[in-house]
This record gives sequence, structure tokens and C-alpha cells, in this order.
Amino acid sequence: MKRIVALLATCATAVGLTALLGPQPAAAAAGCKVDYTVTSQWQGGFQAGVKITNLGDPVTGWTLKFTLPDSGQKLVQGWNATWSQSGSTVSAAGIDWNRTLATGASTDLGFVGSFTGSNPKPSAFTLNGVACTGSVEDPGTDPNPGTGTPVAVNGQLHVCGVNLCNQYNRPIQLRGMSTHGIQWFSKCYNSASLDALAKDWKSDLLRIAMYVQEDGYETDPAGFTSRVNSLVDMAEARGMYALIDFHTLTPGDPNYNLDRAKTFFASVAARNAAKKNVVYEIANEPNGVSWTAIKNYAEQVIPVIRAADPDAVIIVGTRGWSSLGVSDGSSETEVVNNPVNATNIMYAFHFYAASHKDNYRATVSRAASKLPLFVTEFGTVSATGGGTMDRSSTTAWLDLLDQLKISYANWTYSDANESSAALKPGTCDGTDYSSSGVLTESGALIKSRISTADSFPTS
Ligand code: IDC
Repeated sequence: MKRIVALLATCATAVGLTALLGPQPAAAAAGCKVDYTVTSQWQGGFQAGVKITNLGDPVTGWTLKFTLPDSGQKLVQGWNATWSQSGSTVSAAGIDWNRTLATGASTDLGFVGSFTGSNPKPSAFTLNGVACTGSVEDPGTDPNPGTGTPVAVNGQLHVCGVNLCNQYNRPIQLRGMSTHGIQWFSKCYNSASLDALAKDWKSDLLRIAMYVQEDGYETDPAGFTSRVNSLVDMAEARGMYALIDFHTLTPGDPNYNLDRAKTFFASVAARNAAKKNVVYEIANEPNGVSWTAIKNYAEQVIPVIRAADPDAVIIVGTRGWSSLGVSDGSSETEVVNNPVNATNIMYAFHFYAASHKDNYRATVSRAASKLPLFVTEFGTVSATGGGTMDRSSTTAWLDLLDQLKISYANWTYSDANESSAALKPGTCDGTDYSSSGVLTESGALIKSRISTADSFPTS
């Protein structure tokens, strides 16, 4: 379906200038490649992804420029860079977390544009003034995530009974990774790292942890909304599901963020309604708050999502840091006896293997026959996110989740300097996300579990 006209570009250095001026200090090698892809198009508008690959020496600080075709195209809004338009020239300048591009490193930008008449591709891509020519996709084609990917096989998900079910109405288990806070670790989520996650890890899903506090969403709602949308697209392009995690943590009462949640989910649900790969997680870890208050929050946020995206699965956090109440001395019965008044929803359960053991596993075993559960976050370590990995408890947990077909996402696909991270510190400054040398002890264990064959039912 997808017709790619590949025009790989390398860029020449300024030979003529050297001849004029005599010997110069060794010039930095320059070179760049741009992949421009129209990811969707509608009447008068389109969305495009722009992947920049630096083929020259490392750069710190860059500006991409390109020329819009002479057909009334205009930049409406862009993300992952500072965007502007002057005449027909569009500029996108790197921002704090992607301004450094190592040799071979890529970064993904995107923008929404408007057009009248036809919608030909932009031209004359340059990076820091050096010409790049990209591999260009014909506009208007459908982004085909490819056959055999988790999304291609399973399609739109829904809840059936206590299970997560695929388009054939058959229970499935999704196994994947959570980002770290995207306000801190954006540099870890790029083309190379997500390629590795989809292809080497065979991850079925990417959980996008958008903190609300701690320098997160509340500081820049539009910016974080764009960044989440861009990660949804990057997951979709690789056939992975995307869990949009409204990562509330402190304060623990989700009602503190009720207005923000309504604004955020109205926007992402409208924008992503047509996609099959989106699942909404409305409150990461309620804590210090009753189940009644959480339920009340859920019953206000869920209708906002449903109004825009009626068929998506929605996951509700539970009391005591999404422990089904256990960490607060309660149990799953408070949910069983007083469920959220909505359909097509699941309940979140979180655990950290070194801290949460037999009594938590017993809770999940009991609850799994009564409530649709999704382990949207777990760690192999202690609840601090650090400490020693507990291999035997992690294995017991994952065996249980496999047996019950409960989907999960591991905290974290990042190079954070803490033992829960799957990648060694410094990994995200480089370009290698595939070799075993970049994995921590936790990363190696989790990759070995996630990368086994899925065998999703197809009839
Ligand atoms: C932790 C991070 C850590 C960060 C801290 C504060 O690993 O780097 O400093 O948050 O925001 C959770 C939370 C999750 C925590 C994680 C580990 O959902 O945000 O991440 N954890 O403490 N619940 C239980 C454990």
C-alpha cells in the first residue's frame, strides 16, 4: 500500500569555499537524511512526520528548514521542535531534549498543515544549512503498520467478560514496556529506540507515562499533549498499542487533577478516536484517597473520553497506588461491590516484585475472575524503583499474569540511573538500543519474557 520514493541524501561539504580561502581548520563533517511521511490527510489538512537523521559529526543545536510547495500549504502546529514559518520556508529548531544529535542519531518531529488544492511534498530540506533529501511518501496514503504486528493482528480491542479481547472477540495478553516520565526521558523515545522495542523486544505496547505534576503536564498542557500524540503515532507506525497514562502520583487524590484530566482526555480522545491502537489510563496511582472518590473521578472522566472516542478501552487506577486497595489495608471487594458505572473498562493493578509478594499475588488470583485487570505498571525491584532486582518474585508474578492472560507494562524502558530501568545509564545518548550490552539486569530479564512469541488468536 505504502509507496515510498526513496531519495537518500548525503550532503556535500563546502569544497568551493576551501579553494577560495585556502586551507581551513578541519571542517566538521556534515550530512543528513530526512524521512517525510504523511501520516494522515483530510479535507484541507494533513499531518506529517519528519524524521531527521544526522549523518555527519555530532551536532548540538540544529535547525531544519524546508520549503512548502506553492499550493497554499501552511504550517498549523508542530511538535518536538520550535516551529515557525516565514513565506514558504518552515523552520524547526531542536529543543532541550533533542538538540544534541550524535552521528547516526535520529529524532522524530511532526506537524499539522493546511492546504488548498493538491498536497505535494515539501522540498529543499536542510539541516543547519546543509542540504538533505529525504525518502518521501506519497501524500494521502494510509500508514499501514504492516501485517503481523500486534495491532495488525488484534485490531480494535475491547473488554469481554474479565478479559481484554481482540477483533475476533478472543482473550489476549499484551506484554510491553512503560516509558519513564516523558518530561525527563524524552530523548529515550526516538525512531531507533522504538524500532528496537517493536522489533527486538517484540513489545506489544508502549505505555506513555505523562506525569501531571513534577514538571509534567500542568506546566505545559499543549506541549505535553503534542508529545503524547506524537508517541501514539510512533507506536502506531510500528504496530504497537499505546497506553496513554495520565500519570498522577502526588497528590494522590485524582480529583485534584479532574479539570486537567477532562481537558487532556477531551483533546487526545478527539485526536486519536479513529486509531485502533489507543488505550486510555485515566489515573496512574491514586493514594491516600477512598475508592468512592476514585470512582467518582472515573465517572466524570470516562464520559469525556467516550464522547470523542466511544469504543476505546479505558483503565481505571485503584486505591493504594493501584493495588486494588491492598496497600491501604483494604481489598478488591470494595471494587467488586461498587464497580465503576461504565462499560468497556478495566482496573489497574501495579506491583513491585521485591516489595509486593504472596498476599498481592493472592489478591490478583482472586480478583481476576471478577474484574478485568491490566497491570499497567510493575517493577522487578522495590517500590522505590531501585534496590536489588527480585528475580524469583518477578518470575512468579509473570508466570501468574501469563496464566491469567493479564496484560502488563514494565517500568521502565529508559536509561534512568535506577535498577528498575531496562537500559544502562547513558544508553539514550547513543544510537544502539538493540545489543545485549545496553540492557540492565532487569532489562535482560524482562526482554527475555516479552520477546517470546505471542500467538494471538485470529479466529
Ligand atoms: C519513580 C521513578 C523515579 C522518580 C519517582 C518520582 O522511578 O525516577 O523520581 O517516580 O516521580 C510508582 C510510580 C512511578 C514511580 C515508581 C518507582 O507510578 O511514578 O517512578 N513507582 O518508585 N508506583 C510504584 C513505584
